[in-house]
Amino acid sequence: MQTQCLKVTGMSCSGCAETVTGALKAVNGVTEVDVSLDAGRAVVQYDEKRTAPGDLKSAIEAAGYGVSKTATVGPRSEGCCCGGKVAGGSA
Ligand SMILES: [Cu+2]
Repeated sequence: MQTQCLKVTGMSCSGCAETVTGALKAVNGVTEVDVSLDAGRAVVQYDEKRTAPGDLKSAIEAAGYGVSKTATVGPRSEGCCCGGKVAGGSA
């Protein structure tokens, strides 16, 4: 299981956050989605054997939003990720 944080652009209300959440949950292999409208952030837990990080980005873009940054979250880091310490670099 892998956790990925994505910086989502274009969300302006809770409806947007719901749309992004739904789009991410529809991706095969995604088990948990936590979208923060205020932070413009989506934290996604997924099965790396079934899902590529790029799939998450594509799903958000297909829903009409943008992704400005992605980061893999280390297993021990809590809460935020974007701008915080990043394990594995960004793509
Ligand atoms: Cu909206």
